[in-house]
Amino acid sequence: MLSVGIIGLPNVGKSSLFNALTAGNANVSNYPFTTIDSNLGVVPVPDVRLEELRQILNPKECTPCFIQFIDIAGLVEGANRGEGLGNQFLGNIRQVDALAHVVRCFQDPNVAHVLEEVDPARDIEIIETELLLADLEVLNGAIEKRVGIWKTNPRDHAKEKEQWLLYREKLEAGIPLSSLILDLEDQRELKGLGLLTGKPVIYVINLSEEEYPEANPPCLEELKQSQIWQNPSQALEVVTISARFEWELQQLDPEERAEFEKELGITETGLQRLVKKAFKSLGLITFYTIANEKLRAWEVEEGTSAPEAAGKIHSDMERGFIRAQVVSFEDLLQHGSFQELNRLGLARTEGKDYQVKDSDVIQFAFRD
Ligand SMILES: Nc1nc2c(ncn2[C@@H]2O[C@H](COP(=O)(O)OP(=O)(O)OP(=O)(O)O)[C@@H](O)[C@H]2O)c(=O)[nH]1
Ligand SMILES: [Mg+2]
Repeated sequence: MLSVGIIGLPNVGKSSLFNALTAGNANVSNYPFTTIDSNLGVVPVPDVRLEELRQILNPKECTPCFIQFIDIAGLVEGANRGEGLGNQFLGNIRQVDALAHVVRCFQDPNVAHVLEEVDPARDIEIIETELLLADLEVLNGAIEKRVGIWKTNPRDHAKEKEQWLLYREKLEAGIPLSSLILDLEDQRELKGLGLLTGKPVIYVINLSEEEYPEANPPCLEELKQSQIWQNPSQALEVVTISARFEWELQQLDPEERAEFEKELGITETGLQRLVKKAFKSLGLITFYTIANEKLRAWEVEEGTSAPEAAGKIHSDMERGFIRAQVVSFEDLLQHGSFQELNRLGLARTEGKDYQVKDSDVIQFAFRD
């Protein structure tokens, strides 16, 4: 399951966002360090295509993808040296796939800012520095544990040593590891190390209620001109929300909410927009299966082969993979069933080298 860790300074709206995303009830208050223990929430990924398929195919069961959000304590400057509550909580998000970095842009005299004034560029820099320092500490610890084995068995560990020392050099130079161009194997190993700057970041710009919904508010324009945004190490993914407002929307009954959203011109919720960005930044696509009247969505990395995709469902299916019957989402919507597409010759038979495409609907054949 895809997991996203929510980070940011204290009192910027992390738990408000978490609640809006998960319809949760994490504590929210106008003083810093409200959150101490992490909040965990799992929500279905909103998926318009799955809903359309469900209506056409009328399956007994319909299962979407899920996404997990982890809301942690606010980080402060010096968290890596044990200031605030920060560093120990970073441990809770070492294994997440992506980070949602909440940046306060809203002005509200009733909500204190830990550094008094609202200054999004400065705040981002503080958090990113803390992540770099925390990574350096973790990596140094890992290196220390391996030095012995690197000495006694240099040939077998040459690659690891080279990579880890490269990571350290980059971190010491203030460069987040996500900016390195790595092959798939190195990417997996980096993820195993649990280094935070190696993860894609989605900047969640938390606006005042009055500014929302606005894709390009003045504070974002300003941020884009600032130093920190100038030479981005990776494509910057940004979502603008108003956490408090989204939370209030959540509280309305569905009809009232739909009407209100229409009035304001809101076509997608914060959750939908955030999930889209998370999928994009991780290179994820969705495919669908229908078997025994069970319709289900699956997320995989782009470039995943048909047997690997089958392995998401069950490892036996990867081992015993024979072929995949693939139809396009559009064809299935138009003609209504797999059988009909077979009859029309619109179902393709694909072998083990086939790379699954976004929105494919697949039936796997496999040996038990
Ligand atoms: N005006 C306004 N206030 C907001 C918005 N989002 C959050 N707040 C307020 O900001 C305060 C802090 O919100 P929280 O969600 O508790 O912030 P947090 O980042 O989780 O804080 P810690 O857990 O203490 O680190 C609360 O009073 C929220 O109501 C917003 O979009 N607009
Ligand atoms: Mg909180």
